[in-house]
Amino acid sequence: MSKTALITGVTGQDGTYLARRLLALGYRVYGMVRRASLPNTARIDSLLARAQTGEIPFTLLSGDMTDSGGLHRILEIAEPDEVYNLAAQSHVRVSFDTPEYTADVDGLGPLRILDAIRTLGLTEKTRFYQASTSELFGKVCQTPQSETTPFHPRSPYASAKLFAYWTVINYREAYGMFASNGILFNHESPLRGETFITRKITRAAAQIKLGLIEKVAVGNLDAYRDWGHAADYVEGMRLILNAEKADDFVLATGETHSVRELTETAFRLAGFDLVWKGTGSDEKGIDRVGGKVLVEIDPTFFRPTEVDLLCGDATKARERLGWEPKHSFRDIVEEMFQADLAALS
Ligand code: NAP
Ligand code: G4F
Repeated sequence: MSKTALITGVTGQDGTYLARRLLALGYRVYGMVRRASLPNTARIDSLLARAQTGEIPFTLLSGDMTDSGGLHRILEIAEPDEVYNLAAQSHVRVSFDTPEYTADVDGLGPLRILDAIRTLGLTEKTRFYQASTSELFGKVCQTPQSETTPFHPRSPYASAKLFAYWTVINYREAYGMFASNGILFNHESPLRGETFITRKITRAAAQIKLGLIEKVAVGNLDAYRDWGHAADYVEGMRLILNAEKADDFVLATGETHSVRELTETAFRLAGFDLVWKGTGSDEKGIDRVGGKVLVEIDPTFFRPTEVDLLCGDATKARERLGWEPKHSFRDIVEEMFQADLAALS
């Protein structure tokens, strides 16, 4: 018998990769979408076209993480074996401007779903995955970070996700629900939103190469992240929900790279050899050959509190789930740059 999954956030980067993967495995997939004044389904349009011809069992349901009644209705319709809760206001910088909204969507949203599962009597049937995050580690007290590393959130986003993390554990302990957290480190792809740093940089490198813009403005060049590929990480989500028992898992590559290194790597692919001149907000990335300024600092991209260094230890996922990332940092940047170049050309 094929399984049924409900994916919230199906129009996002991870939702799209996960829907593709589950459909390829024969799942029936429901995806929750929120109303927008313009279509917000660009990433999943090819899946929707295949669903229309009856080729794949993929159905969209309207809903919003802030609307308990709607979430209840969706769960009643889908009666899923697995819920992947990926919907979130997922931008850390934006969460400083919209803290209450972020808490509502990212913190209370998962609680609303868990409680709907419970009150609908789906506790035995439905497994719940929560998109937790390495942002929980925040001001890190040890490196690498694992499931036992203490949390220190550094943004409204991370605080909201911390509430959700513990809510998942509480529903597991209080009601015996199969509810698990995936503590995922940054993961990227050509489908990454254009305002996250990887995509912003690969897109800018392609735009500058094609002569569409002259330079790009960024914030903190000296933050370090553990960047993996979204395709590897959605497979980890599936393994987490299909484990023998509910538990919490870190998914990470174990490698860390700075924003500066990311920028140099992407610009090298575009044919530019960056040299850095100046300090602080006056620092600039200059093309060694042409002498043009290609990268500059705009302090509006700084965060009131920054997460300086993330580097994950995914030993538990490797040993208990057999999960391992397949893509390297260099390959991810290259795939993203080439996709941006092709799309813009
Ligand atoms: P994303 O591309 O920003 O996608 C977020 C999804 O959530 C979109 O489908 C968005 O819909 C939906 N959404 C936002 N607010 C909503 C609301 N109020 N009601 C219903 N849907 C809403 O994020 P992602 O990178 O795929 O990440 C997926 C999840 O993993 C998020 O929860 C994120 O916080 C978490 N996470 C991500 C990473 C990472 O590195 N990517 C790492 C750790 C954890 P629209 O398309 O309409 O905007
Ligand atoms: O790409 P970012 O915006 O991702 P961030 O803040 O690490 O959050 C992402 O990963 C989390 C997992 O750890 C997820 F939970 C979250 O949903 C999201 O997917 O920023 C990465 C780093 C930061 O240190 C930031 O300060 O890049 C630095 N940065 C420097 N200049 C910039 C910029 N970030 C953005 N977005 N834009 C800049 O111009």
